[in-house]
Amino acid sequence: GDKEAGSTGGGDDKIVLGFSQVGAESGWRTANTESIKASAKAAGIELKFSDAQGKQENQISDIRGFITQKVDVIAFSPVVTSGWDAVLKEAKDANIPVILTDRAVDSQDTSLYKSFIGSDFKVEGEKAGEWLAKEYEGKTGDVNIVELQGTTGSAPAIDRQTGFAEKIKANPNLKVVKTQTGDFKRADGKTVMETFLQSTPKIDVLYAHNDDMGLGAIEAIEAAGKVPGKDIKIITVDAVRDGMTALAAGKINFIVECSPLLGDQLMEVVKKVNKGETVEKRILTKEGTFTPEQAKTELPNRKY
Ligand code: GYE
Repeated sequence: GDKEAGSTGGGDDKIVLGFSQVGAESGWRTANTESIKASAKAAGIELKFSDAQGKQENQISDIRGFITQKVDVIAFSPVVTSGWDAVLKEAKDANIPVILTDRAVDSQDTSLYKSFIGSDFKVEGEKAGEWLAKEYEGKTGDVNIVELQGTTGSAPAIDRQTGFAEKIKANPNLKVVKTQTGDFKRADGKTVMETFLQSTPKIDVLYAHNDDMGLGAIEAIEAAGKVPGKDIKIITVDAVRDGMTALAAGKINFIVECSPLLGDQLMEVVKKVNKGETVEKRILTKEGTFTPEQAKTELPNRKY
């Protein structure tokens, strides 16, 4: 760490980590932020945390700020995949290692970051699609699906859409009739679902890229006099407590898990890159899926 008095709160040799978070758009994000803060504390790492409020330009200026402050390591969760090359090059030129957490960048030059820790979002979309294909196996008749996408241009929105589409395409009855972003937010999930309900009289299935949008959509569905989980089957991603509660109550039918608890793994990698050790380029999170019955069993243990 920087040994100048004051900069590390006492001139000790603590590692200083600059972390640029996407924002606070969802229950997942809140749990992710808490995990990073708690793990930094437990690991004795000084965390400089900034919240970009969903804006890439804020993340870029936060990262530039970390470079100016000469932090030891920079980590961030990129809000969208593209547009990072210049700032990542600046960090590299300043000899500050960068770790991606949660979301990917599309940079061709992979030497711009040391490691990428997080989920495989395409696999998550595939799990959602597989469940739906099985649900309608051997059945005839059109199944109208509406999709609430995550933040436009973000890795999870792109990959969850692709993975899902691949797994349902063998069954031509399964049709995505509407797809629109709800920015991973509950309020947007609600308003977009309201417009879906107005424009599409027969909706059989909702696929929401996260629990929060699904929960907002449930409010819209109930307000329209329909029964979520029955009149409209609902699949979401994340498995945060509020989502699991709705799943256990039968308002959601299936949740694909995406773990926000990346803090401990991140701090391990931070320590290694700070020592100049090589680390795995891709560190995958382990995750499952939940049915309503499984949600009932899991809920009492759910920490977020
Ligand atoms: O699924 C969603 C959040 O990037 C995996 O971002 C994360 C996603 C998560 O807003 O709830």
